[in-house]
Amino acid sequence: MNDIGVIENGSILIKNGKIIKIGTFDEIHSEVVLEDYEIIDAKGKTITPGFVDSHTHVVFGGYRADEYTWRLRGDSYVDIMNRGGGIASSVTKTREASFDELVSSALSRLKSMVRFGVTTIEGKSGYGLDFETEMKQLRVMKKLDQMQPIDIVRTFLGPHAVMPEYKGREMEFIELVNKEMLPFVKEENLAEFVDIFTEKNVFELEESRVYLEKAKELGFKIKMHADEIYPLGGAELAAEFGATSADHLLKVSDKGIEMMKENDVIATLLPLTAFSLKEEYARARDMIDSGLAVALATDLNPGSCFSESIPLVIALATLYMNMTPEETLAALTLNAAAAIDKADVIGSIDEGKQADLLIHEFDSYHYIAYHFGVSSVEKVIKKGKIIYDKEGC
Ligand code: IZC
Ligand code: ZN
Repeated sequence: MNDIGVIENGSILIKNGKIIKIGTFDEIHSEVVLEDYEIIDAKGKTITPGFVDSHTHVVFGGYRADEYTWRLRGDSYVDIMNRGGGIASSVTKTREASFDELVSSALSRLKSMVRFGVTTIEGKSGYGLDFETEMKQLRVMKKLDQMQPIDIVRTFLGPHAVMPEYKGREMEFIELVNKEMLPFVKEENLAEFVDIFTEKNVFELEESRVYLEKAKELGFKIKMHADEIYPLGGAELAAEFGATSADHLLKVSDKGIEMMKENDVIATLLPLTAFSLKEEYARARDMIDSGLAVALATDLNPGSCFSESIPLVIALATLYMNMTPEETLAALTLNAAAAIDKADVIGSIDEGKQADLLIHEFDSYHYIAYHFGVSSVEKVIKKGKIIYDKEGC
């Protein structure tokens, strides 16, 4: 993760939205007729791959600003959830919201994300918890994917919370999801991944296992909310099922880290959530030093983490998780691309990959972390086209 392969005085040749050649300015310019190309001048700047936000809950109805205030006064996330607030509150508002309202509010969030240099995201359902609303959320993401430039990879998160009517009957809810929702999502190609909130008093290991077995049988790729609040062994379960990623991991065990590494599960760390919940950050250093691939994402959602701030992710990763600027960059690009199984098309500046690129102010990538809390992104290029220009806005 520290070997990021810097090219000084580099040039990138793009054709039909793809990177066709990279090298030094002299190498590229001696081989091509400049007049044949449109030039985007990045002299004195730094170019990186576009950021990939591989864990978001971008589509939701309403907000939970009241809960944030309660948490500031000392209530815990779990207390609020147990009183019927939390995810259940967003579920009610998402059920009430129309398709167009969900498209419109998520669209404004996506516009904000572009300004931070995000060119691809993963988005989850999970605020419906019934057939109709879960499918509505996935279809909203499909629509958003078609109507604006950021690519959206869809994840079905039916088992995100237990609504009061299913309290104590969690397995019955999982059986409903397995029988009625998963096969439909597969048939209609509404999601590539599945996810589950494996947590004490939400979905425990046994329920998670029954869900993941069905998902695997249907051919879904797997993500998990694992070991966020209580050390339940979610990481071990992710390893057992060959998950693409296990996310959060604030309370992961050493054995969980070891098993994830052995089974090539990516550790997606979400420092904005730890920050917002005033929890200790995930043990990024232990994970990276043991050879685990670490990705970073925002976890944008209306409850535990209402922020899409990539600059804050970078600041927390470097200052509080002791990740180097190079590791942080890898975690937000190539490793994040791998966390959504897209490392063969995005996440690095390589010949043949999609031309998703960022032009940052300053002539060294070190300034991206150094200028903390502020976005260094001046231009965002998606599939070869400029989709955001700080000067023009
Ligand atoms: O809406 O609070 N942890 N899912 C699992 C969340 C937090 C999102 C929320
Ligand atoms: Zn999440």
